[in-house]
This record gives sequence, structure tokens and C-alpha cells, in this order.
Amino acid sequence: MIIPTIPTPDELLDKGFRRGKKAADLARTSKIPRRLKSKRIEEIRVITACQVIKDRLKMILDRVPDIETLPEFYQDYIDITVGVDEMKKSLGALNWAYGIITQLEKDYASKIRRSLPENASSYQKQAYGRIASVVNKIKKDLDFLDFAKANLRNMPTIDFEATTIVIAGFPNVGKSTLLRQITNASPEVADYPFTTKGIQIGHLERNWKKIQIIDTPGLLDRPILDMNEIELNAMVALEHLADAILFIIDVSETCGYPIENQYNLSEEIKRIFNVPMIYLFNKMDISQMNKKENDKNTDNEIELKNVIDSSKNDYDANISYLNQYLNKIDEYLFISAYEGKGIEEILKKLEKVEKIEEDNSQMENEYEY
Ligand SMILES: Nc1nc2c(ncn2[C@@H]2O[C@H](COP(=O)(O)OP(=O)(O)OP(=O)(O)O)[C@@H](O)[C@H]2O)c(=O)[nH]1
Ligand SMILES: [Mg+2]
Repeated sequence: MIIPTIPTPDELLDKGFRRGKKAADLARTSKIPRRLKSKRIEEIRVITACQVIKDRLKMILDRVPDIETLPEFYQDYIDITVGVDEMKKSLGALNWAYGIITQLEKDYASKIRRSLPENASSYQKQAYGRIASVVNKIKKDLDFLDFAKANLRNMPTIDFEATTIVIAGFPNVGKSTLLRQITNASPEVADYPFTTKGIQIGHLERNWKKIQIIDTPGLLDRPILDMNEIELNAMVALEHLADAILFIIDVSETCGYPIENQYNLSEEIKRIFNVPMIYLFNKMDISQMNKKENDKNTDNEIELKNVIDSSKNDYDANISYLNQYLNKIDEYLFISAYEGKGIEEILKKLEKVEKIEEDNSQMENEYEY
């Protein structure tokens, strides 16, 4: 999200007062009856300073999108990253300052106009004092918006039209390798709160269907009970987006986690996301190394091909150790992300994933009118 540059109170006041002085200097050279001149100068000084400060505040208020009209994912993202309530409070404070300065501008312009010429300058000073006090009161709000600007700069760009697939699985199971294989391009990396590496988003199109695939290092790769509240929120934000989960299980266990633990994690994630889950049994190319050391069949290539080509009811005997899991799940494929095997089958499955329409009809109506 792009938030405009946020000034400090001093910067805001300096600019306003400097422009006020300029306008006053200009008024001094104008042809106004001497009697009125000093009043005119001070009136212009106050009005100009107020206008400049108000313009700057308004520009910030106009450019920061109304958080409530943003898709839920962004609202959550903003909440996790900087806090939606604080954001609203700060914008509210700027709005308050805008209103007060508008009032001061009106009051002091009229006071100066009705004053004796010799009092004009003291009213102007009074006005400046009050403007400064208002602007200084919103210091912490300006500071906060500056902090929000820095932290929301790299908010991920989500395509809300696309069908969204979230990749999950323990570390090192091959999530990034897969993402690169299916999206055929290096995925964009965007900040994501509480994952050390941000999120990676890859895009592809199949039969005119736009699909976006999100890899979330450090988030969906460990038991939910281990997560703190903020991480849970970060996960909930993703939940708004996911139309399906690709859950990767490293059958070779070279990632360091037993298949059983990997499967248990998938169940947790499934429960929370409540969207279709497609299991990808990855690293089939080396699956036998750990599992069947004394297996006489050493031709892994052929073995893998059989596995991939076979229907799920007719898989190879070599994967019988997976039966206990396969019996419990509907959608799965055997793949080797590293060798690019099974990719086409994944794409066929992704094509069939249906986009979940979020109930944001209200929001769409707002955009229409
Ligand atoms: N043999 C084999 N190695 C694989 C396969 N897929 C991934 N790997 C290897 O497994 C390691 C981890 O792969 P990544 O794609 O980085 O795994 P990741 O799940 O993204 O890991 P994190 O981002 O750290 O959670 C790398 O060395 C990959 O080359 C596969 O199908 N077969
Ligand atoms: Mg990765």
C-alpha cells in the first residue's frame, strides 16, 4: 500500500508558516489603502498558512484508502503489520486537526478583519500559536502513519480475480521447487508478517483461467499449536484467499520429518482452512532410498513413471507404505518437483479448483455507485 510521505509537525508548520510569510510579503507590495494594509497582510498570512497545512493533511487523508473497503486479506494484513485500530485512530486525528484548523482559519480571519489595524499582528500570532498547538497534538499520529508507510510499502499484490492456491508443508519438502516448476517463472517475493522470507507468489494461466499460487515460508510449516497469536492471524489472512491447498509431503523424509508428522500437519491445516486439499507426495525420485534399501528394483525412473501414470486405485506396490494415508484422502498425486514429474497432472487438478466467492457483494456495490 502506498501511503504518501508523512511530514513531522515541524515540517508541516514550517511549510505553512513559510508560505504564509510569502503571501504576506506579496500583500505588502500590493496597492491597498494603508489603513487596511496591515490587517490584510495578517489575514492573508493566517489564511495561507492554514490552507497549506490543510492541503497537506487532506492529501494524506485522500490517498490512504478507506481500510473498511479493502478486501479482507488486506485488512488482516494491515492489522497484523501495524494495527487497523491505530491506523484508523491516526487518520481520525488528522481529520480532527483538519477540522480545527478550518475553524481557526475562519475565526481568526474574521477577528483580524474586525480588529483595529494595530491589533492585527497580535491576532495573527495568537492564530499561529493555536495552529502550532493543534499540529503538535497530532505528532504521535503522524509518527504512526510514517511507521505504517514504511511497513506497508511491500504489501503483497494479490490478484483477487484469480483462483488462489496456497502451498503448505514442512520446511524443505520442495514447496519452492514446485512453485518454480508450475509457474515457469521466478515468483515475486513480497513481505509477509512473521515469515522470515516473505511470501512468494507465482502466476499461471490455464484455459483462460487465472491461477495464483502462494508459498508461505515459515508459516504453514509447523503445528498450529506452536504458533503465537500474531502468526495465527497471519494464517487467517491467508485463509481468506485460499481456494485450495496444495499440501506437499516429502516421501523420502530427507526434509527431516517423518511422513506421519507431515500428514498430521496436513490434517491441522485442512481443518483450519476448510478448503479442498490436494496432496502431493513429492521426491518420488528418491523415495525408495530411505524406504526400501533392499528392494531389488533399482530402476526408479520406470517406477516413478508407473506411479504417476497410474490411477490412484492402481498404484505401484512400492508405495504400499503410504496406503494408510492414501486410504484417508481423496485427491493426491505422486510427483518429483525436482525432476518436473507430475507437473502436468497438478495443473489439470488446479484447473478444476473452483474459486470461492467471498461474500463481498456489499463492497462491490459500493464500487459501482
Ligand atoms: N530428489 C528430490 N529433491 C527435491 C525434490 N523437490 C525438492 N527437492 C530438494 O529439496 C530441497 C528443499 O527444496 P525447497 O523447494 O527449497 O523446499 P521448501 O519446502 O521450499 O523449503 P523451505 O522454503 O525451506 O520451507 C532442495 O534441495 C530441493 O532441491 C524432488 O522432487 N526430488
Ligand atoms: Mg521454500
